[in-house]
Amino acid sequence: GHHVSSQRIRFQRRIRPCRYDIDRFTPGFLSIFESLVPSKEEIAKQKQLLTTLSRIISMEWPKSKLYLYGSCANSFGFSNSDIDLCLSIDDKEMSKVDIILKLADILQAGNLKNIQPLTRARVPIVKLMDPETGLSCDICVNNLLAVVNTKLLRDYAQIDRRLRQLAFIVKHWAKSRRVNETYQGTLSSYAYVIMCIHLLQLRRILPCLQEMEATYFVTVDENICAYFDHVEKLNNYGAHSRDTVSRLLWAFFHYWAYEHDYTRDVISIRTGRIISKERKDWTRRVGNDRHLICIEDPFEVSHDLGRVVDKFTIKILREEFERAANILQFDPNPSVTLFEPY
Ligand code: 3AT
Ligand code: MG
Repeated sequence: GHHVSSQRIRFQRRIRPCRYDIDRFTPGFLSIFESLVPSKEEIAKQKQLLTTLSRIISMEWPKSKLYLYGSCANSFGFSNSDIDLCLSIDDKEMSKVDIILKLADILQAGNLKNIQPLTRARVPIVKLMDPETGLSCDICVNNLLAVVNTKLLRDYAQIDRRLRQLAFIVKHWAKSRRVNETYQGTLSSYAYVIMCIHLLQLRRILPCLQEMEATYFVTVDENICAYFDHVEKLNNYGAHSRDTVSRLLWAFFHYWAYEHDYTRDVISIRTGRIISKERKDWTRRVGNDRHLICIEDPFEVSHDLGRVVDKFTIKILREEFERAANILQFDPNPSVTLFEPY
């Protein structure tokens, strides 16, 4: 595991200018980005799997609908990542677990392989493998907020290509450094993408879609989800900024290493601003929510995406942010050193 030093990390905002030659590294970072993007064939296979499964499931549940969500649909997925599907079904008689068990039977009869219902997980799912495409996937039930937040991320990605470039590299860094493991107390991929969106909002490269006139509305379990989704009208929004992906990476790590105030601040892409922990009443530990790094979910606003982080992993995370910031500032070969395996 990571070494945790006993020295306390105290907040000291340190603002320093970015190294003058940062743009030398842009081609290197862009080629890493290109190497992680899934191919058209892979995307087509995912769509094919969605069609196959929808057909099988709708024979039993004609009013149900199957959605792709998570990285295979939010445009922040690497090639060969797992496929997340969500079955939306309105059946008052059956519990989620009953639905999962019945779904497993339906899929068995439909010739899918390696079917495993996991009914005791926090989010019950069925795992399966499709022999035709060779793809594996997880299906959950009625997790519609995830379907909606998937659309929000995908819509942001269409506004400015630099968001995808930045988030792919941040995710790749987080996976290489083993700080993308929620069950170990570090952050989810979803949280990292939100952190990237927030940085680009602060730099006026992305707008705040939830503060604009809503063109898309849904209500999911009491949460109102509304935002401007005609993003094709916004693809000049960030044109004033000539920031390259390397400069944005520098800014991302510099922000989380030296500028973010961990004792007071909450980042919020819902408002496009930094808001205070005080205002959210996130100033102390409540149950398992420690609020040591605060990232507001855009729709489930009482949900802190940093809740998984504890007093040990916050140190690891901050040390990794500092390491990355220092590499981007001083290292002769940052597009290699940044991803050295932990
Ligand atoms: P990987 O490429 O698999 O690492 P991913 O985009 O699939 O990344 P996750 O596995 O973290 O991301 O999560 C899958 C989706 O589940 C993404 C998001 O729509 C939803 N999700 C994940 N974590 C949360 C959360 N804490 N709150 C709400 N939705 C979440
Ligand atoms: Mg995933």
